[in-house]
Amino acid sequence: VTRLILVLGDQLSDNLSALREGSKETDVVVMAEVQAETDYVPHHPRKIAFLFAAMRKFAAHLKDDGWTVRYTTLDDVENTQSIPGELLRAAEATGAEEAISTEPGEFRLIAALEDAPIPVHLFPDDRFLCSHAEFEEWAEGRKELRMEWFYREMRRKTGLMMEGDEPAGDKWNFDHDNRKRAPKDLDPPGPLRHAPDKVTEDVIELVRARFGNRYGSVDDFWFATDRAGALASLEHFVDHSLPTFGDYQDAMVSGQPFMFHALLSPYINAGLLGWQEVCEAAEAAWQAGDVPINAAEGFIRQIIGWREYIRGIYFREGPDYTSRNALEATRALPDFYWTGDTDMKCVSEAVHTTMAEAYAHHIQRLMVTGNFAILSGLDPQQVSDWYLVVYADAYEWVEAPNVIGMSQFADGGVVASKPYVSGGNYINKMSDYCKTCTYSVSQKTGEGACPFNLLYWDFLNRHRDRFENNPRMAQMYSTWDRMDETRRETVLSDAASILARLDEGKRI
Ligand code: FAD
Ligand code: DLZ
Ligand code: SF4
Repeated sequence: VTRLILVLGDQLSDNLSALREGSKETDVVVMAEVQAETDYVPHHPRKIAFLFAAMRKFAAHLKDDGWTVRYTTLDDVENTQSIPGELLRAAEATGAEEAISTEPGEFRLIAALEDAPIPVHLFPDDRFLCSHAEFEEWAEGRKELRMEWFYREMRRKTGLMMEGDEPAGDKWNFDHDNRKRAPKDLDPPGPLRHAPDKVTEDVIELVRARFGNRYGSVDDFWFATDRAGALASLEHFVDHSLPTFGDYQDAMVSGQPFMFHALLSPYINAGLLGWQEVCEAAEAAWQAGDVPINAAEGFIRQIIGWREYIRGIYFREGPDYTSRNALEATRALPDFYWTGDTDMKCVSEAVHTTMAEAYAHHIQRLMVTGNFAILSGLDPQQVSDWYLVVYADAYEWVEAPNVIGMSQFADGGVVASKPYVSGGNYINKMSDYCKTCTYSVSQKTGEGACPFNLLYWDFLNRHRDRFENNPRMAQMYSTWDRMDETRRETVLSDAASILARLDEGKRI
């Protein structure tokens, strides 16, 4: 009997559990471009173009491989524009009475498949290193779920950069050697750019016509959209950027959106690359002496440490995770998150890069747009939706713990042991932005003072009850307490003026 095999837009992998369970002889693969997915948040057009082009090419690849594939394009007049609707239509056309799929990366879609008009059996998504059960086992009984301890388990489990039971170089973590400030004459190679072929051009045209008025640009599209392209991008990264990856991991430079970052997350998250091959490529380059240990270890930690840990948190914490708001932040997301129209050079740079590329690197996400959001008390749901919209690598399983947890502390400290907040000094230390900013980073109060400086103290003062006993924050509270009272009052009233300007929609 015919069964349907649903393959979602971020499940473009040959080793997908649902494909392994299916039969080329009897089953029909269903793939569909649908408005329900493009519109549940108004995704960046570049992200949609990437996914649709990659979906079309993966469907063609499955056909070549002997599968029967039913593919619905967005502009098909018969398209019901939802995943369950397309399953029903496929069932009616083929006589199938049930479907199988690999577990989606979002509770919303898991629930939709549970309620679908035909029964859908879900298989675990074993393209990850750590299963839900294994993460539960690790987390069970621990007071704090710190990534570093999880990461060590994953190193032991994979044997990556291990010498017997010991980590290579006798240290688990070489971050001490990372995070230098970028020198002036730095010339990062940037990601491998792929010229769009006919399939991608057609998709870009469709996306322009349908989503051209949305936030974000699809111009100069250069993403890889198939496995061969993604593999070439991996090789390019390992050869050209990985050797310097660790050194400048936190550095930010005007006009250099990519630095030495991998630009691989859209490919890994959509299934075009697997965690294992990516890590093995980094390990091999280190073994060959082409890449220093701090770079290889740092990169592997992001993949088998952070990425797996973040996914574990999403599925462990459950569907209510995205609505948490431990700091009771309620301010509306300012318009400049959508326009980049602000005098804060750091924010404007991050937002403009994001509009153009559907990308910003980790420190821009965490210490610029994320930092501003938590300092000024923006509603974490609105912040989280923004991140889900704007990045080509964003799916809820990975976006939500990074935003709600790591960046906004809205989960009350499940992911982060203290909030990631800083004044302008940190941004100045890691970037060249402040040099050309309208605001002055060295000015702590008064007209022209860097908003991060003011909002930082306001944040600490506002949340004193929660954070003053946190040993990692004690020093900041004692610095605040040592300031003379008039100065403290000026800081708080200047911060209040900035927040009032935000609320009135005035330019800051
Ligand atoms: P690199 O800096 O070169 O890192 C290498 C790889 O490590 C990435 O490709 C990614 O697969 C993985 N990685 C690194 N850090 C993380 C992390 N914290 N969580 C998961 N994977 C990680 N990453 C996403 O994939 N999707 C998101 O929606 C997303 N939202 C984020 C929101 C905020 C507020 C923050 C602070 C981080 C977010 N991240 C997200 C994590 C990280 O910023 C991106 O994975 C990274 O910037 C992707 O670019 P890259 O490939 O150049 O990464
Ligand atoms: C993100 C996305 C978009 C924009 N469009 C589609 C689509 O048309 N069809 C599809 O199958 N998947 C799409 N996706 C990916 C899904 O939203 C993703 O599978 C879920 O968010 C779970 O991670
Ligand atoms: Fe950002 Fe402040 Fe530096 Fe301006 S001065 S770039 S607002 S940190």
